[in-house]
Amino acid sequence: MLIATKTAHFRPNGFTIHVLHPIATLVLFLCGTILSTCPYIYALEPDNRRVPNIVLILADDMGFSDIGCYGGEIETPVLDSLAANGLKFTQFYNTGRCCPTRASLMTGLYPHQTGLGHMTSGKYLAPGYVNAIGENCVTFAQVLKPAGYRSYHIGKWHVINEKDSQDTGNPSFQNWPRQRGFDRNYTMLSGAGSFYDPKTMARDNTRISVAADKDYQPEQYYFTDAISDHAMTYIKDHRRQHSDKPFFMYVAYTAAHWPMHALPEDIAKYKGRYDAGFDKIRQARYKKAKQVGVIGDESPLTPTVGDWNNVKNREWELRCMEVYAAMVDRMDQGIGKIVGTLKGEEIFDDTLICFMQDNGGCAEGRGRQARGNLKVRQRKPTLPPMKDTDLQMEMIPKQTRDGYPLIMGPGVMPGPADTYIAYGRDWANVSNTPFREYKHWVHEGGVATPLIVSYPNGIRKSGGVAKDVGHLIDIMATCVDYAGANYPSEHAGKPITPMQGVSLRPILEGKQLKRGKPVFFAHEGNSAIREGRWKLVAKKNDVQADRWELYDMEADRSETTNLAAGHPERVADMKTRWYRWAQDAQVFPSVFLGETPAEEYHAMRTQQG
Ligand SMILES: [Ca+2]
Repeated sequence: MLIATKTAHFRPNGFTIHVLHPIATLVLFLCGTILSTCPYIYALEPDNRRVPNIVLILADDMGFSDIGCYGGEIETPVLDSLAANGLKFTQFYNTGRCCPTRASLMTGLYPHQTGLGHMTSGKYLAPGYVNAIGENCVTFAQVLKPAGYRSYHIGKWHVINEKDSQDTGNPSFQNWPRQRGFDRNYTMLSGAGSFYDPKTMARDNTRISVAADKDYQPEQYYFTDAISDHAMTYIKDHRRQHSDKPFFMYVAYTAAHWPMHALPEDIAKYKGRYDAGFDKIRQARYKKAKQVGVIGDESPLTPTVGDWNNVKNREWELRCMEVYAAMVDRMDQGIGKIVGTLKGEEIFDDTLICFMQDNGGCAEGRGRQARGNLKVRQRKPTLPPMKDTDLQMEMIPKQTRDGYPLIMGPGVMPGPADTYIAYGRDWANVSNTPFREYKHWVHEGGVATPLIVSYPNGIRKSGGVAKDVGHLIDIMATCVDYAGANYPSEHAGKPITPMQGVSLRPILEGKQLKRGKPVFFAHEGNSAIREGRWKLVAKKNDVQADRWELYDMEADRSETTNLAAGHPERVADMKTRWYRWAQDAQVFPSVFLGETPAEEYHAMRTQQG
């Protein structure tokens, strides 16, 4: 069994073993003979003979019901098909924000345990807030390498200090993808930028300007396409050069984070699709989300935030959402290219694909205020053009490469490269249907994400809906499980914090998941604990004022009726657990919640031991 198991770790299904020692061949033959006469052993460990390739796809700033198979009207046939032939999770969680989610996903830890408890800049000087992933955590690529995997990163990174992502002088490269175990990467080091000229781009350890990138010169550069194209190339190259090894690929799209940038042909598809306004679209989504089985009567539709009757510039608002939908649509087309490549290489059935989103729909108002008096594109460039070789280091460029000034504010129709606009709070509320709140908060609108899992040779019953509570931390545990890898207790001489999640493999195999502990949330002081059917949650100010909200998620997942007053003991118990976790997980000392956990927590902890 040992030899069979070990062989398996280097032999995904369909790959051939090129050289075998004669004795190993004999042992394998004998094992095979024994196993073939003993179906019980096969039944016990059916996957010992193969490990999957793993493709994680992360989308940016999207709500629970944006994609088609979660209730949205946005056309996402590829994701819908992955779900129809795989599994979709209805109660999966992220952390509510870009970089903490990425730090958590990539390491299997809670964000503060990695050092990236908030963002990639700031002067907090506490262990949970060092603005980058630290030395006491390891990434997927570092964990899977000893198990025989090659690893690739494509897209947004956002787990390094902003100074290191911006500084072209002499920055530290220690948290760039290559130094974090990835064999190849095409990466935007920081958090956001133009889709036509993204900032802080790097290929492997070299900074690049996409305009002067000899390795990739499409007719029209668009970041979403560049990500999809690089994923295809890496898969094909891997198959040509390393077909004896499995691979891990982390594809981090920036769709549909602001700015609302999309290609004209994709925007055209959505012209008129949102004319009914916020409330009608939310109602339609709510109905469809129920039909497709991702919510039920336990999730009432929360009140619509935006009032369509009071919208002054409807044409502009509609255009914002049309472009947003086009961005998601284009990402789905790109995922289609990746899936098509896996199928073309005949490895799709042995590839574990997970799709998820990093936080809920984003209510930030970026670019929704005018910058100067310009509202329309100028007839000709008014600024000196940039050189192709100039590195783009601006999140919000002042101009396009060919010299058009950037325009923002109400009435500026988003989509092209010289615009920079977010779709705003009221569409974010539509994205997060049926839930309330947004990115930044840890109510369901901020932290609930679709999780679609595809693995034709690993999912027992396809097309199902998994209602188990899950969190980003489980993805590492799942990958370690399937890869037969060991999560290290030490790396490069530093102790490594144990991974926090549980493998989701039992769910894929039609068995019961035993989690055994709650999942926790903390972002900018907004705090929550989900334990079975109960969720205790509070915004920052309410944590400080000790006004926590309690919800029964089996009766009220939309968090409409606060039951805290009727359950004082449950509230106290869950709060104690949250404070204990927060203390252990480096949430404290916190610039948001103070130097030490609240006094009452200390009192309760002393009482309870
Ligand atoms: Ca995000």
